Amino acid sequence: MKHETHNMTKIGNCNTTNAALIRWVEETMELCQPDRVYWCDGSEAEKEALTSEAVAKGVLIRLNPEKRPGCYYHRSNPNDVARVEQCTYVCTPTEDEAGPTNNWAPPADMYQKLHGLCRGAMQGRTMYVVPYLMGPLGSPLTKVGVELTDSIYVVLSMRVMTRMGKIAYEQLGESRDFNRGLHCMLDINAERRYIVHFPQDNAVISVGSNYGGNVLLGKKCLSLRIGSYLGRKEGWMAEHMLILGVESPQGEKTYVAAAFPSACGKTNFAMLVPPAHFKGWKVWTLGDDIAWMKPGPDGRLYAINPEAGYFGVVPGTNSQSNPNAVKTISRDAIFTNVALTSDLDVWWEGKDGDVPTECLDWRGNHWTPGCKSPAAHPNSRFAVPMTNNPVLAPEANDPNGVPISAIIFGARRAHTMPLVFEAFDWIHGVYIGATMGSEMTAAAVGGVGQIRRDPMAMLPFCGYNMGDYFAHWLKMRKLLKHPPRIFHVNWFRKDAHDKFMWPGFGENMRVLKWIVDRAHGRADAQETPLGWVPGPRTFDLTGIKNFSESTLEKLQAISLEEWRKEVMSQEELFLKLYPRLPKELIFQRELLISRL
Ligand code: OXD
Ligand code: MN
Repeated sequence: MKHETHNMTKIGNCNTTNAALIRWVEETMELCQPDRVYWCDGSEAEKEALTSEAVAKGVLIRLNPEKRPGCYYHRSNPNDVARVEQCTYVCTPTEDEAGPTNNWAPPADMYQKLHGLCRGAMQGRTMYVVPYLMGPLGSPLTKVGVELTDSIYVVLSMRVMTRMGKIAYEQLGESRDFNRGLHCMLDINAERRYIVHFPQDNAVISVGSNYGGNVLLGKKCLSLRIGSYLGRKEGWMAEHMLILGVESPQGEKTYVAAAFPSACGKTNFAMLVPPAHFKGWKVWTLGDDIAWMKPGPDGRLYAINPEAGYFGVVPGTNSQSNPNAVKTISRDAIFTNVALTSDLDVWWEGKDGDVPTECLDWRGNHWTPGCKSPAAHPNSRFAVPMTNNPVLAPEANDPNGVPISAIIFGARRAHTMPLVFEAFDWIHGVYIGATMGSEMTAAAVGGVGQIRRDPMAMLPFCGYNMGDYFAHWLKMRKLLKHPPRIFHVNWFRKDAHDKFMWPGFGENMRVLKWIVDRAHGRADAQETPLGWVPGPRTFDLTGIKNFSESTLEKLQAISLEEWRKEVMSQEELFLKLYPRLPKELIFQRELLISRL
């Protein structure tokens, strides 16, 4: 169906008869006044045409087709390279619903302000209508979103990160129930940058940015902030978690979900290659960033990955840290803010092979190895379809999802936190997740290296009051007959010489194996004040290089002095959330203090 109103030129077919959608698109056209509207269908032909247009406009550079087939390069505005938490709002009807960890403004005032900024903002531009699914077609957990954007980079990235195009109309039908996301780049001015959520309206408005985490509205905005709000209302969970499947040599598959803060290795863990000693073991990726989880009819917790692609941090990716990611991004990837070499390939700090003698850095400036600043921005990213992943789990498209046997919380901590321990039970596990602290990374603007409380790695992503979020976690236990066991890991503990003690990456399989065995009730453990830890010789170290039992002891050591400080420093979060903090968590903290 061709759709024409208000003398504006439209191209592409709108492919939908959904009246609510058509009306909303028309209203937004009236507000933003684009010269043209383009309805995306998600086809290959469309991808070719839009990619050529993006190249012609200089938004993308085509990379060397011999070295990086199907890959493109993008540079963002240097003022726009990461998520901006200070510009991110959750505008629920009352401030209390958003809670003290979110920025809030009255929804009516915020709509007025944003509509003011968007008025006429697409003059001279095309407005793209991007329908998409978060989740596999036909899953009861899947949600439909539509993003209206004036960024061709966003359209091409959404095509990678979601199931985009006509397929979304199949799930939507004539329903009015879809996420309305509006994205206007404006002039990419940090002064006019707002990422605003209206969970009660299932709506998001993002202006003034073109950085993925702020503008690929299916990801952090719908899948986490709005998703967590809907999950609480509808009895499911939206979590900042990777999902993986561990397959034993006998073919037993165990599914694990793990929450680590941004840029703390979720993608690497999700694609882990077991060391040679683990002959016959295999790790499969379901997802690398987001899990939507719901109790199944058998009383287990079932998870889907709502995304269809990976938006991963590039620096440090190499054949030792993540050989599967190296293969995954060898084709069909959009690279943002890495360095560009003279033969039109990409380079980043920590890449395999030689450092180029010169290249263009992420800003487009001439760079040589003597330069002080890195060639690739520390938060440079790839966007790549999950189907490129050689260890993509076939279950990634299963509408029923996979049953989760273990949940892992992980943090980046130079001190205090042992390599691994297991919660005594679900409530204790919720307390461990709720009090997670981690060193900040380049994924968000500001404070890199500082420790902050990041409950369940959801601090920047929880779409409602964090105290209510903890209560929701506690309530979920009542809906589960067979709850997953809960663990905490820390790959980043350092010794007195400031060196990481644990080799990490593939060797994390050793920790994962213990977790899997515990989940099946077959591995030995010892009780400590923090929880269960691997019993003597339970932890399999065969074949590990340059690592001794005594280092393992140091990694697992519990320093009473450090833990007293740790428990004291939890006070700040607890006081902040106190009015809505479940009393169970206060009790858990008291229990820990008495055990210590
Ligand atoms: C991400 C993030 O991009 O957490 O996944 O910032
Ligand atoms: Mn993330």
